[in-house]
Amino acid sequence: DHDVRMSRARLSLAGLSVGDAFGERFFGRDSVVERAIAERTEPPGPWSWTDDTAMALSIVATLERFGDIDADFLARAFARRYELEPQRGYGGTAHEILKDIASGLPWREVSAAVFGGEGSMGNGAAMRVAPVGAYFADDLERVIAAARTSALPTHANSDAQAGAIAVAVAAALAWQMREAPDGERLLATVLEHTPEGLTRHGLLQAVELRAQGVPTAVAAKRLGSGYRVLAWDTVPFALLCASRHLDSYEEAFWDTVAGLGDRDTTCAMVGGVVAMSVGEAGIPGRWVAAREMLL
Ligand code: 8NA
Ligand code: MG
Ligand code: MG
Ligand code: MG
Repeated sequence: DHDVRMSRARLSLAGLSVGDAFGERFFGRDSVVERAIAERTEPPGPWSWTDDTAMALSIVATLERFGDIDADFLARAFARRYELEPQRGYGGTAHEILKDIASGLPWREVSAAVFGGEGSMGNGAAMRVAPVGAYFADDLERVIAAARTSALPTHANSDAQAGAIAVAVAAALAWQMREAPDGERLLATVLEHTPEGLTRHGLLQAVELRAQGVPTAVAAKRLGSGYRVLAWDTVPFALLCASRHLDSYEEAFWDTVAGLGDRDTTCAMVGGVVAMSVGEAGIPGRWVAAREMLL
């Protein structure tokens, strides 16, 4: 029922927001950051969360209110949070889209118009979606439909939507297999449910990299996620990491940050998924305490 589903969505949100705030502390690629990762030095708190968490909070509020994703309500919730705190690290185009929605323009037209009508293929729809997978975790068809709907207000591009579907399905599967996590099966099942396109192609590569045992930092380069913030490179990388560490939230993050790139977002995706297999007890209390409070 709704309360049980909401408690799963909140667990995923906790995992996502701690990941976002943790990953953000490893921004950049200078030697100080690299050494901290190599030595696994936990960054001093407080860890502030970013756009990933801001948008996930709006998703959870929408699930709470409707028991589903209502795209109109969600678009307004995104825009209102953006207006309150525009400096949370939103993507370049996200700023424009959210300002336009806040000013009353219809989200469908706004999101469809960017990038010459291609729509955003940023990872923004995927970074915030894990609680949708958690909420509908026992029904993959609903996960897929709601994940796609949750992407629409900002991401009209089909590869961005496919990224959201992949992450949401992964969160649902992580919950389904929490008694006996099986990363290989999780990744293969995600692939099966991801629509055709660049994101699916990346997931196919991730399945191969996993089978070959390629280390994470190398896999990140092969998947092209070294610098970019797009769905088709960061989602396959994050789900590869999650699939390798369904049994350990901490290992999952140390491995993910070794992959360079958009670390707040790769950790947000990993955290929203792995929280579902490790449960609340698997998220270190000191990390939750280090994360800036959710408002
Ligand atoms: P977005 O829609 O602004 O997309 C992000 C970026 O991806 C855009 O600014 C473009 O550079 C590029 N992009 C998107 N679509 C296309 C396209 N069709 N053709 C060419 N380039 C394209 O924002 P979003 O919400 O999808 O992005 C989320 C990411 O930005 C997250 O990582 C979030 O945390 C944020 N962010 C990331 C970093 C970083 O780690 N480098 C820094 C600041 C903000
Ligand atoms: Mg961010
Ligand atoms: Mg492990
Ligand atoms: Mg990011």
